Amino acid sequence: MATKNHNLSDYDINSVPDATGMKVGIVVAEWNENITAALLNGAQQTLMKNGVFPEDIEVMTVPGSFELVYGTAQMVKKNFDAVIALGCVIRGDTPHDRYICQGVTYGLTRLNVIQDTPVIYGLITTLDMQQAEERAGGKMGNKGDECAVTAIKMADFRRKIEKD
Ligand code: RBF
Repeated sequence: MATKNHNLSDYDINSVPDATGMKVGIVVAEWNENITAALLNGAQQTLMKNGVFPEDIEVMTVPGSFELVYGTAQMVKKNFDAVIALGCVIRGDTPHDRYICQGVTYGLTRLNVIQDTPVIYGLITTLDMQQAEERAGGKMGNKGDECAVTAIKMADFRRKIEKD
């Protein structure tokens, strides 16, 4: 069970459903590429560790986190069991970052309500680059790992619901 200072890479492997045959889309933002590349790598490795075949993972890039909403909205129209959106917004000198975060959070939330493919929220929102590094394979773990586990769990949730 996750707690407040939970390491993003820690999970109980026995709690993860069998992901063999699951198809997962990943949309990743190019902004802060040093961070988002690490998130992507974590997500891919953890998906594969839990049984997802490499050929069943499709990665698409978008320029910035704001474009994650459009990219994800297009990806969910394809035949994926879940779609992960990965981005990193770092606080700047103006409120710009807050508008981006709000837009992405609202947009991805809305997608989860209006259509059937689970969308996984992989947006890191930090005060500085150090905090981002800590969450992209640093001392706080890797948000990409957490998103991969969540994608598998939500795809399994969907399979169970759709079987009824
Ligand atoms: N995109 C990100 O993914 N992370 C950021 O930290 C980020 N900061 C931005 C700061 C400024 C001042 C601007 C203009 C854009 C930023 N973007 C960032 C890009 C944004 O998500 C989007 O791609 C552009 O605003 C589209 O023109």
